[in-house]
Amino acid sequence: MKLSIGIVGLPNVGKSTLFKILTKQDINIANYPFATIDPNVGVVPVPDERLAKLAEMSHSKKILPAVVEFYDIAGLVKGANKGEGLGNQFLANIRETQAIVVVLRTFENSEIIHVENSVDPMRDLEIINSELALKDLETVDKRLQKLEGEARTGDKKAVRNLEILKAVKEELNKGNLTIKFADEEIMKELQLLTGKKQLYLLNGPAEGATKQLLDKIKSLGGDYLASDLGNTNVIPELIKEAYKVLGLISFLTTGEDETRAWTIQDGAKAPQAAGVIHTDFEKNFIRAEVVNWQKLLEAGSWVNAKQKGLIKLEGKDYVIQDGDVVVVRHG
Ligand SMILES: Nc1nc2c(ncn2[C@@H]2O[C@H](COP(=O)(O)OP(=O)(O)O)[C@@H](O)[C@H]2O)c(=O)[nH]1
Ligand SMILES: [Mg+2]
Repeated sequence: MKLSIGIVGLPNVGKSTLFKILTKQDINIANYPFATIDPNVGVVPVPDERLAKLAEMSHSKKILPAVVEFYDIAGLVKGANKGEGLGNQFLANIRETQAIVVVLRTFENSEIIHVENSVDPMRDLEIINSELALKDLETVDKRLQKLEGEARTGDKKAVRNLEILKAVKEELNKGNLTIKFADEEIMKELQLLTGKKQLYLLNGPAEGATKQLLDKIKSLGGDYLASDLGNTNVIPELIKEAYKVLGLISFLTTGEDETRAWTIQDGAKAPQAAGVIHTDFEKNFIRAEVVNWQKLLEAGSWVNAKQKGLIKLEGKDYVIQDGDVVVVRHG
């Protein structure tokens, strides 16, 4: 699964600074053939302390962490939905990502101008979300027009979609996000900007993260991190948070060739997980041998773990757990 996260915010809030910190880590991109090659896209390894331990046990030649692609998206300004600034390109770029990190500036510095002339993260948050909502309203309205015609013919699916989109429009008009509709088929198709999970990065000193601001973020269903990009190493926490916000977990594979982490949606079953390793594995899935990484380490080797009965044979209904070490049996 390719996981991509867009970095979003007004100009001069620290987006590129964050991007540079994230992409400073060394990673051999050749190991990730799906990765996008673009200077504004950074492939960032997911920190995982389990990998080195398993690699030592297996005498692996290499370690391949799971990766997340971060997009450094050009600054959004008021009016982006009408094409202001790099408006249209901006909005097209976020559409392709699965989640967004919203960078809000809380640091003061008279030498670094703020497009709105003052530091006010609450106002900035409102600008960003209203630009996203306005663009989405356009998308939703276009679709509603079509659906109204289809629903008049009595088409059941159209009737249901019409109902959903009317509810979505109501939320947008209230200035709310539309994340709660994420499971609806029509939403997957429309890929609304307000339907993406949000992680807020409050960039600046801790005092900038006021209770009012944090309450607002929580009310939107977002998560947040307060961090001074000038001072702290924000990467591990940011990626872990992003994982959590997106409902992702990793499972592991280990052997002499490599020890590797793979990303799946929490709740994914064994065949889906197998499909992340190789698409054919999902179709031809027979069963999976599974053991928790810590139990495997304690046993000292796969063979020992097997002798101790720690390795379970799981079928197609098994829900993969974070930290499972997996061997897929396929036809
Ligand atoms: N004091 C301070 N300056 C920062 C911080 N983060 C970024 N900057 C500076 O703010 C300016 C704009 O940052 P940049 O990352 O290019 O902003 P972008 O337009 O959002 O990509 C640069 O001069 C950064 O060095 C921070 O946390 N504190
Ligand atoms: Mg920038």
